[in-house]
Amino acid sequence: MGNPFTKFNTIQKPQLIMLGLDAVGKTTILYKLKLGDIESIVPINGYNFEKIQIKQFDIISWDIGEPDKIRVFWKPFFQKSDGLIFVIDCSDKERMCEAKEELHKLLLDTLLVDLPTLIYANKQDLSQMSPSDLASELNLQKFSNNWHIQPCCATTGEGVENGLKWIQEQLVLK
Ligand SMILES: Nc1nc2c(ncn2[C@@H]2O[C@H](COP(=O)(O)OP(=O)(O)OP(=O)(O)O)[C@@H](O)[C@H]2O)c(=O)[nH]1
Ligand SMILES: [Mg+2]
Repeated sequence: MGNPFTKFNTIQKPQLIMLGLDAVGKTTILYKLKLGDIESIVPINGYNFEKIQIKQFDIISWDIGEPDKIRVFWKPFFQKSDGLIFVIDCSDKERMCEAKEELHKLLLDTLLVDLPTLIYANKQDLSQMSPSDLASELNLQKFSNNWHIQPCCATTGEGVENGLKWIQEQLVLK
């Protein structure tokens, strides 16, 4: 019983972690979600990440570059995260397989397995891809994680807000 909003309200500032290969559109999405400056920090060993406050969320965004070296730095952020955002460049067919492999690793990570996972299917203006086509391409049907694909175009902003809205709804329902 009880008010479904209670738990959400008790999470002071839900933290979302945003990941994706380089140049998929992470920064552009963040700028569309928030008009204003993004606090860029260089925290450890020169790896860049971006931290931004949007509405009631803290979003931490990171490139998946040199994954094995950098992965160890993600863990503390994973532990504190309430949701995962993964960005795909739908127009980059050559790197789709690499993106798929990285996403699978995240979906299997014990720290992330229970988190709502929003997948932005970005750059729809360059290559239209339906959620079902992308789900097949990424072989997502085999994962029981709570994942959701949101098509978007970060440069125009189309679909971007809807993605954040979905993750917000999942946190309320949790
Ligand atoms: N056509 C098109 N271009 C986009 C879209 N989203 C981002 N871009 C472009 O893709 C390039 C990379 O976008 P970023 O937002 O810098 O991507 P990123 O993932 O933050 O990249 P890095 O931080 O450099 O790894 C930029 O030139 C953007 O303008 C989109 O939806 N459509
Ligand atoms: Mg960026």
